[in-house]
Amino acid sequence: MTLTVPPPTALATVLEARQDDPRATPPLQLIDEAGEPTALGVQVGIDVDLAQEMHADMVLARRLDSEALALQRQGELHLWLMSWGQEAAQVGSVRAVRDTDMIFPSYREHAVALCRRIAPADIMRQWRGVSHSGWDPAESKVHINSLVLGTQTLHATGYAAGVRMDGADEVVLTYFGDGAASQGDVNEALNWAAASSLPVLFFCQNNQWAISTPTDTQMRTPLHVRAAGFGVTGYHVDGNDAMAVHAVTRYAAEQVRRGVGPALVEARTYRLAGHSSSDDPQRYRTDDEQQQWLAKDPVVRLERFLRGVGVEEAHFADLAARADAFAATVREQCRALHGEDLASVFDQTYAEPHPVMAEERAAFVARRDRAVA
Ligand SMILES: Cc1ncc(C[n+]2csc(CCOP(=O)(O)OP(=O)(O)O)c2C)c(N)n1
Repeated sequence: MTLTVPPPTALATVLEARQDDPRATPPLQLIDEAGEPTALGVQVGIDVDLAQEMHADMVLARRLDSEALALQRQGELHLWLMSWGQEAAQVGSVRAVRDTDMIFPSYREHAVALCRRIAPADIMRQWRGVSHSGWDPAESKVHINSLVLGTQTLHATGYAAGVRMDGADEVVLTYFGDGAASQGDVNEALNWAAASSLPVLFFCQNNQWAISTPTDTQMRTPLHVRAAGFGVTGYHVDGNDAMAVHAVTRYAAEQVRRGVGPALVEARTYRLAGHSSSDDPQRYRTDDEQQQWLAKDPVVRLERFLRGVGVEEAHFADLAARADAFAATVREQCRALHGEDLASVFDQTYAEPHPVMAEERAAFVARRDRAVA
């Protein structure tokens, strides 16, 4: 089901015109806060089937967040970093690249992980403290979380240099926050990727806060404008509009894949929850601000759109039932997670078996078994 037939170049024309404007541009929107298609949305067309699929992903991601936070409060997880409010930015972007494109996340991209079919158990493992990280990056093509701000952008750029050497048709997508954008690593990565024209798509979720530091106290030039200074194409999108995020990211990814060099997408969004389960955002921001952003809730917006184009109640009832079943799975998988064999660290050090690792693993196991005996 397609609302209108998209003229092939409508979005490209708008995006290209924005590239010629060095000033800050308003974030691109296809669906407004009331769930109505914008003029551009009508012009480029909105794929209702895709909207429905992304809405379902976002509902499940939000449910993972609320269950995981509850599990943390019950002592089942040590820490949880919420993605509440950022579901559109994450789902819209990950669905805009190919499943074979490598992703280097920060630490809040649970919706991205779910879309790449990483099990809730594997997403929670690290936060339960039973493992260093939870999934096999070779399988999901999602690298492990980076808790040291911004390092993942350099890992992505190095990986992209490898992609180039292999002559592979891959885009490397890396996520980072507005706070991380102030780190040297991110600036080095942008410069290196641009100078070497590497296939990296930098995706910044500007959620307005770096813990208690607001974006406007740590930058004078918006990131999508700053990108040009590195020789990187910058895009600005409403990060709470899943369809706009998808369209802009897909366009940017296509350009990167064509070999024109790296791109940066700044998605304007908001972290509706605290920074983590240890944070109390009421200490540094106002209820008013929270209310203003609640009115832009990405999940509510997409539901309004879907209802507006005639998606029926039965669909939403089915989705609610699916989310309840998913929540039960999340709780069950979390409680079933126990400490892992620490020797597994030696299996993950190199891509292929390595004699030094084999030797160190054997020594570790022998020492551990002696201690246990
Ligand atoms: C190099 C480094 N410095 C400081 C920190 C502490 N720290 C953890 S999260 C955070 C804020 C990050 O904000 P942002 O990049 O906007 O991402 P968000 O958490 O909002 O998703 C800080 C300062 C860290 N993890 N790594």
